[in-house]
Amino acid sequence: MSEEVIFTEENGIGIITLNRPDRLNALTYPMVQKINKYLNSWEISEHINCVIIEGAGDKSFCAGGDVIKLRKEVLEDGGPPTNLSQSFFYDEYTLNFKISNFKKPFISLINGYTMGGGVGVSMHGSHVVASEKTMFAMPETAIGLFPDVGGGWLLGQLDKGIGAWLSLVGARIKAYDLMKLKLITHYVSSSDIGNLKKMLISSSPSTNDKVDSIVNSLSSNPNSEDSVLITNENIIKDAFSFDTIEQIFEKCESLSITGNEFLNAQFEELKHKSPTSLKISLKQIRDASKMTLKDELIMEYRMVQRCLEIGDFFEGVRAMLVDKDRKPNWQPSNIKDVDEGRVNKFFEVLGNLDLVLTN
Ligand code: QUE
Repeated sequence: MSEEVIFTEENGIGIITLNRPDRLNALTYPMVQKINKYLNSWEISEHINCVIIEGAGDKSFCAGGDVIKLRKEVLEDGGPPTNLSQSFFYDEYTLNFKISNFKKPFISLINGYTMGGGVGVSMHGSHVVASEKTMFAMPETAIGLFPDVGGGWLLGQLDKGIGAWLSLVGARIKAYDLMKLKLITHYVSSSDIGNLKKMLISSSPSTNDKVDSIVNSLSSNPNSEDSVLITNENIIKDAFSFDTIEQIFEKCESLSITGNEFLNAQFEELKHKSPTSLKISLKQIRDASKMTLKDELIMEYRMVQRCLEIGDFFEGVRAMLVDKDRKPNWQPSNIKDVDEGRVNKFFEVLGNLDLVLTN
């Protein structure tokens, strides 16, 4: 069997290649553990100047965590919780934090789908290089989760309306909008990504400035035709800047009489998401705007454990990805039945099971 993730060292560069192209390079627990191990060793190695992460194949950088496999193994093991349900997210969020703090340049070549867990292993790096193939989304509310892997923190730093829209709808955006939102640092056309990798390997840069000058030599401007925000930024802000889901629903409802097709489509999407996920995700990103990434990840870990134990996660994965009936039986099924007491449970401390992040 071919390796799920390949580690190579070339001229002082550590290269991580996510290698499950038939699964859109979705992350498994062994992949997360191996990447953690290599990063720990590369960070202190005298032979490594910087790290590159990329995805195999021409479609996807990484579509997320392999939640199908995770659900199957946790259920077979009689949980949740199980050792896997606790350690998968523990080690994944530890990895996300490690990337944000990495002491050497960390260059993410996100030349394809970059969603969910894929965002967490790329966008916290020092250099995030997108192409015209890049498609970003945090789609977790569709499967009874919330934008995790520190993605909730990234979205929490954006304009309130744009952040809530990306987080709740799980909207997909491309390089032009990602650049405008400062979620990527560079744009390089996919036909030049191979050259970029070669140039990085031949010059083996050890500082962020040296990486910048190499990437800048190949960078260009993303195509504005792929922008959703140019046309729709104002209506998104109008509808999504609130702090409660009820207000967002009411605003979408009242604006729907204006016949804005884009907003109506966003509202239709929202109605299919887990009501619990919508409410916890909105609280999460509003709180995240005032938090450090570290504290936000600790909060996410509390949230994700509750999503497995009392939330809609396994039902969402079943309906959207396993059985694909796309008819999840959300509990509760209406936003008005998700009360504050239920929401607050997702934010309760876990005591000695809490995530601990160092430095
Ligand atoms: C929401 C998600 C994910 C998703 C679909 C959603 C997600 C994820 C995958 C996925 C994609 C391809 C695979 C796979 C999983 O889909 O996180 O195993 O082969 O990883 O609507 O959050």
